[in-house]
Amino acid sequence: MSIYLGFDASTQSLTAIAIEVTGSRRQVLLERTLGYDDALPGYGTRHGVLPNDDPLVATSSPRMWAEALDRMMGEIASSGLDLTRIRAISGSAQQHGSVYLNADAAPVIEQLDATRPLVEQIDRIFSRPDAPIWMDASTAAECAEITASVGGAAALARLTGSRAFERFTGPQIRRFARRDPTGYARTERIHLVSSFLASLLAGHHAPIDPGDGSGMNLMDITTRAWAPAALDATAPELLRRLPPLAPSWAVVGELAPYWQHRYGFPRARVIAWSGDNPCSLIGTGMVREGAIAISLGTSDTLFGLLHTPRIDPTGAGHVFGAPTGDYMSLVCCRNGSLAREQVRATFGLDWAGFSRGLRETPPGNGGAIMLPWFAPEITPPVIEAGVRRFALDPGNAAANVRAVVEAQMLALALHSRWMQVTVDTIYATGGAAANREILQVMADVHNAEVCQLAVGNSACLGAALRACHADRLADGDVPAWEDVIAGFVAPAAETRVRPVPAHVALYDDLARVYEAREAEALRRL
Ligand code: ADP
Ligand code: XUL
Repeated sequence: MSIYLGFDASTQSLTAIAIEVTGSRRQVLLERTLGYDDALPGYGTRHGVLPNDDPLVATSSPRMWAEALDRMMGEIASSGLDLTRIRAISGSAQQHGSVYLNADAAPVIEQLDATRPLVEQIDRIFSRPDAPIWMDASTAAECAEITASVGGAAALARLTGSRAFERFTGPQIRRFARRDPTGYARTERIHLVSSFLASLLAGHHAPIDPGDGSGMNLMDITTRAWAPAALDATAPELLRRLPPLAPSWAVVGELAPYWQHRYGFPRARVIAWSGDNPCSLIGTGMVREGAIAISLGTSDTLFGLLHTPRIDPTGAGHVFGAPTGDYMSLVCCRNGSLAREQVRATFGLDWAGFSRGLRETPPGNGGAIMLPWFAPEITPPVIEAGVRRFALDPGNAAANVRAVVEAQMLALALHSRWMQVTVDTIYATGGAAANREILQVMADVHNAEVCQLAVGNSACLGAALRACHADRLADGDVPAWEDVIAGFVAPAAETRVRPVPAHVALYDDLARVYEAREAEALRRL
C-alpha cells in the first residue's frame, strides 16, 4: 500500500490530505484543516492576513505558515496513519506571496534540531519579517515601471503570461527592494509560499515550479525559464536571489531528518510544491482541454487547461503553467468568499439564512445590480474599493445576498470570454461550493451543469495526486493523468445542479446590463 500526502497552505488555513493508492484501490485516509486565526491566535491574523492601516497592503506571517506545517505534521503523526507507507509529499499554496530569507536560512533549515519546535529555530532566517500576499494591491507604481521597461502591457503578457498585476511577485519584489534596500541587500533567497514550505520539508532550498512561477511576472511562459528582460525591469541582482525553476514533478529531495526524528516520518520523497490554482486544476480533474472549474475559496477563480498558451487580449486574465506540463487559463476575483461573508455579517445571517435569501428572491433580482467591490478588486482592476448599488435597496437583506452572488457569477463569465471555451459542465470547488443555491446561480449564468466533487478541497487533493504522479515518474513509470486522478476526482452525481432555461435567457440579457454598469463604473474611477 502506498500513501501520498498533500498539503494546501491557503489564505486562511492549512489543510492536509493523505490518499492511499494501491492498484485500483484508491481512498482518502485522512483530511484535516487548521485555521490560522483560531489555531495560532498569537500572530494576530484576521482571515489569515496581518492587520494593516493601509487598505492596499496585505501581508501574512511566514513564521505562522511554518508553525502550522509543524503542528500539522505532528497531528498527522499521532493520527494513527501508517507513516511508514508514505512514499511522497507535495503541496499547494496561495499564489504570488513571497518570503525573503537571509544567508542564515540555508544552514538553519539544513540542521534543524528535532528536539525543538521548528518555529523557534527559524526566527533569524528572515530578511523581511512579513510576506506580501495575493490580496496586496499596493504596487501600482511598480507595475507601471515594469510595464514601461519591458515595452508595454501586451509585451509583458506575451513574455510572462500576464500583464503586470499588483499582487504578482515581481512588482512586490520591486517595492521591497526600493523601500528597504538594506533588507533587500540582506536577502539571499526569495521564495514563493509554495517553495518556502517545500524547503522546510526537504531541509534545503527548493525550486519553484512553472505553475507558481508564472504568477510572478518574471518567468518566460513559453520556455519556463526566468526571463532576463523581466528580471532586469524588476530589481537589481534578482537572478541570484531566485530559486531555480523545475518541473512540477521534480523530486526536491527526501523529507529532512527533523521530520523523521521528531515525528517518525519515513524518508519520503518531497515533490515540488505548486500554486493552489494549478493544484486545483489536477484536483478537479481538468487534465483535458475544453472543461472548466470554478473555485469559490477566499478568491473566486475560473480556470481550465490549455495545450498552447492563449493570452487574454483584454489584459484581465492569466495564462499559467499547468502541473501537467501544459498551460492553464485563469481569471481571479478577489471579492469572493469575504464579500459574501460581509453581506452575511451586515444582515446577521448564517449560511442557511444566506441560502434562504437566494431562494426567496427571483433570478435577475428584479433589475437590482451590485458591483461587489468590498475590497480592491483584481478582475476588473479596481484599486479604490467601494460597493456600487443600482436599483438595490441597501437595507434589503435577501436582495443584497442575491445581488452579490449574481454579480460574482456574471463577472467571472464576462471576464472569461477570452478563453473561448463552450462548457456544458463546470466542476465547482472551494468552501462556498457546498452551497447549492450559489451553484444554481452559477449554472444559470454559465448555462452549464455544475457538479460538486466528492473531495471538496481540490487544491489539497491535487497536491497529493501530484505527489503520486511524481513518485511513479521517479520510479520510471509514465502514468497517464487520467489514471492518476481516477477514483479520486469524481463528481458526486447527486449534487449535479442543472441550468433552468428561463433563467439562462434572463441572465443573457442581464450580462449585457452588468457589463455596461461595470464599464461605466470603471470609466468613473
Ligand atoms: P481558502 O482555500 O481560500 O482558504 P476555502 O476554499 O477553504 O478558502 O473556503 C473558505 C470559505 O468558504 C469561507 O471563507 C466561507 O466564506 C466559505 N463557506 C463555507 N461554507 C459556506 C457555505 N455554506 N456557503 C457559502 N460559503 C461558505
Ligand atoms: C490567483 C490568486 C488567488 C490565490 C489565493 O491568481 O491570486 O487565487 O492563489 O487562492
